[in-house]
Amino acid sequence: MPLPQAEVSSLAAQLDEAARTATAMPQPRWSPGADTDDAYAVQAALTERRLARGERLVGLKMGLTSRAKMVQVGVSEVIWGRLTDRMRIPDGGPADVGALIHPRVEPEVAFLIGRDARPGDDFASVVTAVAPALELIDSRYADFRFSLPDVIADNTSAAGFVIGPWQPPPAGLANLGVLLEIDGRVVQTGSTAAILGDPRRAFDEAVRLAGRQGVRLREGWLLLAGAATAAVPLAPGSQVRAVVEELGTAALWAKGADGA
Ligand code: OOG
Ligand code: MG
Repeated sequence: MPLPQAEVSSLAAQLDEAARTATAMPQPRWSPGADTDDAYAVQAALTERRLARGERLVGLKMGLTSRAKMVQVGVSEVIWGRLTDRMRIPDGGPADVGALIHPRVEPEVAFLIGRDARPGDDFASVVTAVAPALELIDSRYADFRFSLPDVIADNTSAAGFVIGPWQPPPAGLANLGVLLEIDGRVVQTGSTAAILGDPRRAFDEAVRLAGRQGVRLREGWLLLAGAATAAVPLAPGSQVRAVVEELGTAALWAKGADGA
């Protein structure tokens, strides 16, 4: 039996409030039998609240598509979340980390969706461009601790993203080197191979998993493939760069509450 609507709305409201006030909340006590469909219903309700405030849906993100990420957070299932225009940070631009609880940053690869995707569509027929990217994540739960339904409900910790320069999908995407730099120091290294063996599979998983919840990738949307490396805590004042071999870089700087 699905979770009662009142419970879905109340959890969405709590998560929304936690994000808006940058105040961590305890992990929810789910009713017995609650499953990932219920958690996606909470995520949808949480997104509806953002859209009601004038935000626009601009794409989806995949999460936990690499072992490094699964191990870091102790959840080993691929998940997906929603991206809105308000989460976008211009390449090289400031990220307001003073408005976040315990921000982390991770290197990503972004896909541009060239046309509405249907079930079974393949990467090459739908994705028209690829870009290096960064994702800012910020679990709304205390200590960044969560279960699978918790993190799905919390829109997979999505907090912000940067998209670097777009380019046509290169012939080989399956084994490109990935670096994360903070203040010029390399803090994570990996390969796009870590993303489900080939980041194009993240597209297949988006079509399949979001499709299960009745959500289809739309023309003009973005899709983040999921980080190839673990995420790193982001302190105010830091300069961050993701470097993806052949694709280039995406950058941000972390602006603190005092603007420093
Ligand atoms: C969940 C979000 C995971 C990724 O790229 O794997 C994610 C989290 O780590 O809090 O965005
Ligand atoms: Mg991510």
